[in-house]
Amino acid sequence: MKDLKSEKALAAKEAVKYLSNGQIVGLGSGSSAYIAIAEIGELVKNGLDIQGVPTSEKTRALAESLNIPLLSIEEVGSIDITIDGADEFTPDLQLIKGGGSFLLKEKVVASLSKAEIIITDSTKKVELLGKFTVPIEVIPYAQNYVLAQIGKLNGLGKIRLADGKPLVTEQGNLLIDGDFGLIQDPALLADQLIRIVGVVEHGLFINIAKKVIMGVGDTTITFEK
Ligand code: ABF
Repeated sequence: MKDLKSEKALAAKEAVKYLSNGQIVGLGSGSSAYIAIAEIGELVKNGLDIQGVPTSEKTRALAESLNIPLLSIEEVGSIDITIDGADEFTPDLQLIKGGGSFLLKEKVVASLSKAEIIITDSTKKVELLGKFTVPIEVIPYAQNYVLAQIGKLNGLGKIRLADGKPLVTEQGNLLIDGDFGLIQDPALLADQLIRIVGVVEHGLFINIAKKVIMGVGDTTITFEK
């Protein structure tokens, strides 16, 4: 049986090798990113001089507990390198993110980053995106309209629940998980989704990742452009 935690840890250890003194570092969210943040905490303890930008309140709390110096998003004009996880990736580095509900901040941080490094276990690699549903962040007022528009794109949207109630994101929005089957043209779907009024962002990360480091067994494979 695959040891996914150790695959994530191997990928995280490989990713932090790209860090160096003076960098501003985007800190992702999700179990893989949290392993990387723990590694960064160790490096900081041993003298690495970086400043982190968190992608969620959970990440902020974790980084603070590890004494990683932090900057808020308003304080940075660009980010040198971000280490984050993903729900699915293709060998040409297109991603679905947002299973953990933090896609909006993750995408803002990724967009500010010179290098977005994704770390995953070996279950996340796919030839076509779409087995994992596409998370879509919407303002609550527009939820029914957006669900209908997703239907017009031949998708099936469902409001994400947490403890039986609609999950509310850190920005006060809702998440719709959109099932579009296997996605032949993720760039086109990304474009169609962002044009729907009421959609704030979605979890298709197109041409954003610079590298995906995947742990597999007791080694890692790096995919890059
Ligand atoms: C985040 O972590 C999300 O965008 C993605 O949904 C998730 C991946 O989770 P994990 O690392 O726990 O597999 O970055």
